[in-house]
Amino acid sequence: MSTTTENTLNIIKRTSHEFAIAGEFVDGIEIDSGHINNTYVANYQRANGDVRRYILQRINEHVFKDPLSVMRNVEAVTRHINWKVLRVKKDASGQTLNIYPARGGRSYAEGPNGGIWRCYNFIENCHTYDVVENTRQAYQAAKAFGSFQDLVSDMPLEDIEETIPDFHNTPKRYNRLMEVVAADPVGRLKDVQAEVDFIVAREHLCNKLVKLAEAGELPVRVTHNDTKLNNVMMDSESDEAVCVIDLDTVMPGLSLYDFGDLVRTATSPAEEDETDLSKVEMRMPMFEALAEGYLDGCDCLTPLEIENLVTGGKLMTLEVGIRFLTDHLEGDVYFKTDREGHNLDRSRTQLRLVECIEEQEEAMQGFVMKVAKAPH
Ligand code: ADP
Ligand code: GN1
Ligand code: MG
Repeated sequence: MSTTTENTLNIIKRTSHEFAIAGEFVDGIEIDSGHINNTYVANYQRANGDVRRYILQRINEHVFKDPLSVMRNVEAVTRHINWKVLRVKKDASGQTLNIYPARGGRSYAEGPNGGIWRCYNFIENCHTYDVVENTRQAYQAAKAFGSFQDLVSDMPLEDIEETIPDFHNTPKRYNRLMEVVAADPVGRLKDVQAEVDFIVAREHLCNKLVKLAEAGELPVRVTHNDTKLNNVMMDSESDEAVCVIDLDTVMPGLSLYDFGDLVRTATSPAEEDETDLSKVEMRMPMFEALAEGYLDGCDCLTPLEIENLVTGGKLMTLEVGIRFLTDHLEGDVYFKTDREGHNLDRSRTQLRLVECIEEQEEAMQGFVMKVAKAPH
């Protein structure tokens, strides 16, 4: 968490007043994890002295061109999950995301400086990890995202809007990079030829999953689409996964990109923006825990999906490497950055991880096929 200025505190206070929260505002803080939204915690004290925490978020309108359609999706998904957890899973013990209502019964409010804001319950006694420390954490995170897939598997696709078109269309991400390479708008191409060459050598891989989906062989499902490790809250004491968060990108998609984002973010011991590439690794025990966790959490995968889980990992990592490099070449207009070359550093770790996956692809595939056959 970062230090919070007087101005930020004022924004937190004024915005949180717009929502149906009991008690009086005490203080607030900004959370600096996450590359997209602005996220804050507001503390409110109730009449009995209890202090409760709430999450306030301003939706990034540069990334989400239609924030209200994001809110419609988030409302539909949180309601469906809350219903299913209680009525189908018969589990009232856990914490789920809930949206607090605002004026007019809306699920959002306009902030003092504009923008669309929403308010969630704070998931208590939990934290998120940027890097997995052990196989238990990897298993738990993957099981949570697998269960998420399972929970939304009976939502009608037509109830969910495509808020970012072609979000995980890897060939389109590739083509966009090539356009930016050709235009070189801020003159950064000269330093990244090796990265561009690495990606160009893998052009033929990019369309594998999109083609199978277009042919109707892979099912298009309601998917999370941003299943990075720090989008699942884990219990601070037991490391049990408690709640999947960051539902903005829930859209029609492929389960394989969701599993893939776990491989991308939970197999390497290095941070996403590590500058020492020798630290990047695809740790087989972590991958095994991810495959076991995801398959334990999710019963609905078809044999062809299972057969392509490893490809999902490789392509998601390549795709995010492409996106970071594109943003670097465009002058850092999409992802939040903290330093010069931040997106380039991020892209390099992703491309190095692609290499590591390629080196162990056969063993990874062998493990998935073995574990899929075992009863789980
Ligand atoms: P972004 O799209 O910017 O990644 P997230 O929704 O992932 O935004 O939120 C950023 C961070 O804020 C998360 O990684 C998590 O640490 C924290 N956070 C978000 N929602 C909650 C919540 N309901 N309870 C507790 N912490 C949360
Ligand atoms: C962003 O919002 P956050 O930080 O969880 C991005 C993902 C990328 C990820 C890379 C809406 O996720 O697609 O994979 O950064 N979210 C959006 O770390 O673009
Ligand atoms: Mg996030």
